[in-house]
Amino acid sequence: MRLDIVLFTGLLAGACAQVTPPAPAGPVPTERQLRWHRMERNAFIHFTVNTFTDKEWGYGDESPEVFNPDTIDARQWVSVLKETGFKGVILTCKHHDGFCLWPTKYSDHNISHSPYAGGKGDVVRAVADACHEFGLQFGVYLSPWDRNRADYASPSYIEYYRNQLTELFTTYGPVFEMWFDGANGGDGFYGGAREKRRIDGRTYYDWPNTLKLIRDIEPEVLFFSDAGPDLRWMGNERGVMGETNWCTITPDTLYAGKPGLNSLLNSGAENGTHWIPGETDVSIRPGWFYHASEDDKVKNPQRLFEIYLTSVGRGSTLLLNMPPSREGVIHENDVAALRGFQALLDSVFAVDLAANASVSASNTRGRNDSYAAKNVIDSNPDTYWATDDKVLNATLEIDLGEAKTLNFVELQEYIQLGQRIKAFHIEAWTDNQWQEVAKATTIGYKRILRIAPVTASKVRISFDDAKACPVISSVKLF
Ligand code: FUL
Repeated sequence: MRLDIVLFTGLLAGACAQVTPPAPAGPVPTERQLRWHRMERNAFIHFTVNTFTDKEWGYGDESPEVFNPDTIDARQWVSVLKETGFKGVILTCKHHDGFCLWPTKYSDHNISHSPYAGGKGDVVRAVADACHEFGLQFGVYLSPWDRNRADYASPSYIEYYRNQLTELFTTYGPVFEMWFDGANGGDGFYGGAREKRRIDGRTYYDWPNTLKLIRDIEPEVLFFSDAGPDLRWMGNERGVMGETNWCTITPDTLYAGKPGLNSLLNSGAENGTHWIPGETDVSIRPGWFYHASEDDKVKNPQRLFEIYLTSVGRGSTLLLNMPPSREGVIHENDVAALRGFQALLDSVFAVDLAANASVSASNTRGRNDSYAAKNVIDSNPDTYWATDDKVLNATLEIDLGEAKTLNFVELQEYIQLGQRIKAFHIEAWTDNQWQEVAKATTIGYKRILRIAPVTASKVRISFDDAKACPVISSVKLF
């Protein structure tokens, strides 16, 4: 071949390589939200005076004397979590009762006035250090509602709360997530007043200025609250994210008392103006704090696996609460449940049957290899299959080469370009015909669908409706 023809063909190929990627469809995650999606499983740690008084909500009049474990083994907590696949830990540094697990200089109602470690203990330090040692990220829960403080509901409490946040973030950071609890129950000790206090949740805490203060100290922190701004509550504490789960929602529509608020939080809003994904917080036990009476009520591995499917499997991140016992450790029943859960995940998701398949699509963006169907099985989260802009209906066909038994289908959208898929269905080639095995709505960061076991040599995924052309980064079959 003449050199000029070679060059010309090369130029053509080069031109083809420049098909423009799809434009983002709607809001997209920030870098730190994307990192959070990829964490998938984090743990909540509820531990305070309640652990010793056997309560869920302390009234605020608990003497620090009741906080009296012989030892607190935060390394055990975090090492078990590391071993079982968790990526981050959020600690209740102060729950509604107001007792502080670190020696704060802003209140005497703290661990240094307890008998534990002769008043030299610091649980926040111990957990932050253990996270550092085992490579997990550390997060903070600091209850806005404080049933101990005499000045709760007056302006000076806000200054107190901000001082504590500053103290925590400057002493124990980096902090990956800050969890703001929306609970404001009313009655409490309040320095001896023992009364009911109401605050106006919209104005009292002056959130914008509080968040700015923290963001200035810790630019990468993610703020969780019922309504974000970075992560939203998902509307229940059962671990069940909506089958339809949009990571987008319009913040203005989220206010306390709104009819249907919890179901809106549970599903998000297709045309929401902001990327505020839902986090699934649920406890491994009936309560958030440890109670010996619940030692035989720890969720078993199968139950935890179901919760995994309804949280991570629905595009959410799981925040599983593991409450340490009065002995200062995660109880052996909870440890066994976690290990069983991890073993189940390891066995169910051991072999991706699509890994060596051949994949084709009804449409490929610009007929260009950069957007080819095979990108969905290359294990690279940065590549994806996409269609031409106008093509909202398209199919992906995965040829396994031989019949294999399937139980789960896992899909991921390339959410850096927004969440797009509104409806899809899956068929399996079995008995020489296509048989529908699943039908669903959204995908988002990740969607895992359990199907009735089927033996098939091919799988076809039909994207039936989308906000914009499908952009799929991964498909796995188990
Ligand atoms: C709720 C609190 O009232 C519970 O005690 C617990 O901390 C849970 C995670 O959030 O609103």
